[in-house]
Amino acid sequence: TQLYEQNEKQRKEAIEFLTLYKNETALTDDWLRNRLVEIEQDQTYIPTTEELIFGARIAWRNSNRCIGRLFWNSLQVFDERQLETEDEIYQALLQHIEYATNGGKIRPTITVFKPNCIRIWNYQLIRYAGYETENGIVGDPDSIQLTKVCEDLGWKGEGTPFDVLPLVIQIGNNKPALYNIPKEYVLEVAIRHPQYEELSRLNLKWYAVPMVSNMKLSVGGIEFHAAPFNGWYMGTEIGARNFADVNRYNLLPTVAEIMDLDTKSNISLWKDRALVELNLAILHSFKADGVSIVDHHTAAQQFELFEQQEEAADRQVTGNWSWLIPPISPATTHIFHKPIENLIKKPNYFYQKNPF
Ligand code: HEM
Ligand code: NRG
Repeated sequence: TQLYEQNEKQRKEAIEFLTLYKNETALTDDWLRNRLVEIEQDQTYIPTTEELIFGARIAWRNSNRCIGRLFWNSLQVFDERQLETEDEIYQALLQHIEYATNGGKIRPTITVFKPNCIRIWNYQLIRYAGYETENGIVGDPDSIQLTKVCEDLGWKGEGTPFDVLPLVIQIGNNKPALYNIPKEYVLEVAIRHPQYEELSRLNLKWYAVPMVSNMKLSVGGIEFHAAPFNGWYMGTEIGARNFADVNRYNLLPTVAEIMDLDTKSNISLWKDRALVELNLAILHSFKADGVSIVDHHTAAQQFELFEQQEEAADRQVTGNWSWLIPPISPATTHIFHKPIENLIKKPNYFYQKNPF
């Protein structure tokens, strides 16, 4: 129970959260009174599994940067707070990957570990390494720092542009433990284009499931520093950012060349045309392989349904406009044309200090 030790602010948050839980799950005032007596006696708040499930779902509903929130209430929650060792946590992470991947029919999932003492150093459970070499950067430039840390801890990658980083798990102040993810667990999609065969020959690929593992889940005043969650990709995350950003895989010039575009002239709109075909290739490839993905037009429509659903439930929809608009053709979505308030509610997912 020492892990849950409370100050006044946390106590207030626990009461606020249990009140929300009571109201949304049609519990009685009697129930709430009893529950509050319990946490006063314990001098601490320990969420039940049911409360934790509810909290993780509300945290998704409150994630202002997320366009995928229509499905907040179907989040699968694994309560793994009883786990103690790095090996046990590793096994639970493999189970998360397998359950969430589901052969391509991705299931939104979160696994919650003991609060306060566990950190997963990876940004996502599956992500590609990045290396600085004499001939420039190989792999994902965004991973250079973590890749170096892994190498210092004894890991060595193959040196391809798509090496999956090992899981880095730390308990307390122990030295972090490294674990490779067996290949069978890593579903990937080879990127090909329905017309431009040369694009297919670039041998690009991306992993199927984005599992964010460096954010903390805040529920009722308790902070879960290790609580990896996933949904599925919106195509633009890969096609307009991971592959297109100059400081990521920087592929627009390569794609434009394949398309025979005039890259010397801005008015040829070569970047825009390359972006569209690259994004088409992502959506086409995931669909062809039966791996869940959503295009940004459908995602925006689903977000509109979410907004309507929230209004019907008399709840204010909050959001971060600059994150919600998609990075290609933003003004074709309704989100672009509508203001939205970036009010931060709890439960929620938050950034936390990098452990390395
Ligand atoms: C951010 C889509 C599921 C929580 C985002 C972003 C997109 C997105 C496009 C912006 C990412 C970026 O620009 O880097 C989706 C889709 C989902 C989904 C299509 C499919 C089901 C989830 C789930 C959770 C979640 C299950 C949590 C339980 C968040 C959070 C952010 C975010 C916290 C902000 C991340 C950050 O600040 O870096 N989502 N999401 N999303 N999503 Fe979702
Ligand atoms: N842009 C990042 C992933 C961020 C979260 N996106 C999601 N989350 N779709 C990238 O890897 O491109 N999710 O839980 O589904």
